[in-house]
Amino acid sequence: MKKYLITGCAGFIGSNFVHYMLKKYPEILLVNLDKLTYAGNPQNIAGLPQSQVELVQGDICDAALLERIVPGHDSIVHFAAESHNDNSIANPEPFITTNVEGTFHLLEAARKHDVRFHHISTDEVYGDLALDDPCKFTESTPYKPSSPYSASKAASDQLVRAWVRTYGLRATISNCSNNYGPKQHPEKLIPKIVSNALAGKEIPIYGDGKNVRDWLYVLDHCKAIDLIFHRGRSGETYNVGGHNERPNIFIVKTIIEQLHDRLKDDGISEELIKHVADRLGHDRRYGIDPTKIKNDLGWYPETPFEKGIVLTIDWYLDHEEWMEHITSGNYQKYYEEMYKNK
Ligand code: NAD
Ligand code: TDX
Repeated sequence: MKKYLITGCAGFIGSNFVHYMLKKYPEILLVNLDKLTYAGNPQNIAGLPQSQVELVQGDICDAALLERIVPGHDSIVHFAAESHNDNSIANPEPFITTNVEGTFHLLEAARKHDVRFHHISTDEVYGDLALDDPCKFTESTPYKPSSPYSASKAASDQLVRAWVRTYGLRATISNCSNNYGPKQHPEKLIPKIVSNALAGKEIPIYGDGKNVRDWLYVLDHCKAIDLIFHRGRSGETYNVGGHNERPNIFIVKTIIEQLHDRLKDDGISEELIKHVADRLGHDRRYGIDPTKIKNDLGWYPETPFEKGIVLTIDWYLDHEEWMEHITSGNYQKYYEEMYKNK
């Protein structure tokens, strides 16, 4: 039976990936490693079969812990990161520690024990595009990160490449665009819009709201990762994107309209939108060219935005308790208790 170490399994994409893998490969064994920072929520991975899944609460910067748990794995799939740009602007240090040093420690453990490594990265390493730029990001676009978050991810990508070239580590990298879907922390745009609209709170839009992101439904990202680490060529990078570039203001208006139509609540209207000061160094536009992963591995984004956004809104409406715990401020205590009971 194949045994995988999944880092960052209690976060948004990691937890969706764990559920996806257990469904697709019923025989698989997973060791889920997560520090359970404010962004890691054990509710996201509750109820998994204990015969197949082991949960380890720990830090990827803890080399001694990695030395204990890495041997015997076939692969490491590395999601763990500090992931929010606004936090990186306010306090960059944890981003350097987790994203750069943590990746270094994992690479060292993978090298020592000859474990296949897949590194989850972001399109933000390429910097940004102008709104009217005819080009998109390809795998050969030079790195030009803007924020402390994207710089830390760029640094971690370069470490992976160096470990491949110098030590012959078997590793791949995927650089993906903005994900959306169930279980995303409401610090991020889409769940924040839903959460604030439901609470009748203002929805802050940075600057003019014309910044563009290339939105991909999270399960399509999980499928891409599965393909890359099973069939991708070692040493290669694959760009993953949704062919779905949308201005932020379009996203906000779409969600408000959907919630208003569904809940028949006149309090949910565009009057909630509030343009606020722009994010420092705010990237104008991201756009991915996913031709390589399509040609080499046959991947394409299967979920049209119109379907994905309905699935996403439905999930948040069905999981108000989840949202309540995340936004209440004392969820840390709640999930520490929940973790203890496992
Ligand atoms: P997230 O913030 O929801 O989850 C991150 C997880 O990592 C949390 O469970 C957290 O507890 C854990 N973690 C943080 N520091 C840790 C440490 N030192 N040791 C162990 N665990 C730690 O993030 P996400 O949105 O699910 O992103 C996952 C990965 O995908 C990240 O590497 C991110 O850079 C990348 N990515 C995200 C997106 C997106 O749109 N969310 C897009 C492209 C790439
Ligand atoms: O309150 C907000 N108002 C607003 O206008 C928030 C939280 C965001 N925004 C804007 C900023 C961005 O232009 O919405 C856009 C999306 O913002 P985020 O959800 O914070 O995502 P972004 O900064 O684009 O980064 C995301 O995609 C790439 C993830 O957080 C990263 O982890 C991933 O690498």
